[in-house]
Amino acid sequence: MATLSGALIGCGFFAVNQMHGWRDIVGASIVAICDRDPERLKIVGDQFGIAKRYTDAAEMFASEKLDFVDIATTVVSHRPLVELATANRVPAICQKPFAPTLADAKAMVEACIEAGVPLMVHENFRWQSPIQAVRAVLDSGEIGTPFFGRISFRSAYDVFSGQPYLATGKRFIIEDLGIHVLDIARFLLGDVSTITTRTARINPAIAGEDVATMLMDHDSGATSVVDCSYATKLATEPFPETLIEIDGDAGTVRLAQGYRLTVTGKSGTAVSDVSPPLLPWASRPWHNIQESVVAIQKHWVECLAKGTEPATSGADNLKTFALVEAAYAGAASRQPVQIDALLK
Ligand code: NAD
Ligand code: 89V
Repeated sequence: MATLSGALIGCGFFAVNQMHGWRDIVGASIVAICDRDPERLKIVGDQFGIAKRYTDAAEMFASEKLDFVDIATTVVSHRPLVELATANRVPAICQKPFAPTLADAKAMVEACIEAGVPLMVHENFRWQSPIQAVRAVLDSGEIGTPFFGRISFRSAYDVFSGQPYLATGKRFIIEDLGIHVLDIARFLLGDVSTITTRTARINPAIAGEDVATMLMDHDSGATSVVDCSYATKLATEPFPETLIEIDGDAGTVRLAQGYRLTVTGKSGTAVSDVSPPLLPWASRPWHNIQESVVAIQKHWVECLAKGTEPATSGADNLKTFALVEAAYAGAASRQPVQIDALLK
């Protein structure tokens, strides 16, 4: 397979994981990096030995011959950077949250479809190996047809020290973390027709909500509860584990803290350890997320090689992003929100 030449835009906190990930992947390599902050450009350029460095993305597109671009900046720059990639006919990966608004996200998807440029959202949580293990149980038919799910992320981990911008936005947990958990709910139980949401802010030092509870109707007929909190002190801090309970008409699956998977179904009960591997460059407790970065990047390279649509394409991610918008609207109105109307 020929090696694809990629560039990374945004050399901040999370991009370091993406750079490590690209080094692990056969078939792609990062040939240029861009950050408007020269200090971050130097730190990441030196760490990963990248000589071609730009402070302006337009200049980079004009100077480099790229097979793809990996956009790892924060949300306000996503639309202009995806549009820049599209104008240069360069396939793009865009970090989550995809866009500041659903209207922006729709415009980005439209622009890429019109230009025939592949677009994937870096929605990596569904690529975590414990989540893939739950999906495999559902696919095996062991628990029958799911009728109930609870997808839960509750923690008191200090996310603000690594990502200080999370403390200042009017929107916090649904937009930043809930977006992953809502995507997992879609991945496991299918698309959603209605969402009902309640939120709270427990930590007085931040601007947005740090607790969200969402009740969803899935098109399959299943009901799910997605609950997220950064205000939950537990005996053993579970960050960044997503815990899962799914009940089917022939059994149940539970992903419990410590990556313990219990399946009770047609063949009895089986308990297994689905801990993610600790990659050589990874560090606990982030190794779960770090491994999923490599998995989603591999998927992107395979999709580009085969000409297939990524599982978390821009078009797919609109359905997750619509849940975020609907959750905020429903939390404000205290009414259920229909998803179809938002996606028209
Ligand atoms: P950060 O602020 O640490 O880094 C962003 C970098 O982008 C900064 O260095 C900034 O100078 C640069 N930048 C911003 N606009 C730019 C532009 N127009 N051109 C060039 N450079 C630009 O942020 P972060 O914590 O690394 O988060 C980045 C994104 O990754 C966010 O969207 C965040 O939600 C997401 N994120 C995802 C995960 C995940 O698991 N998928 C985890 C953490 C963060
Ligand atoms: O994945 C993320 O987007 C991160 C974190 C897991 C800390 O919420 O912001």
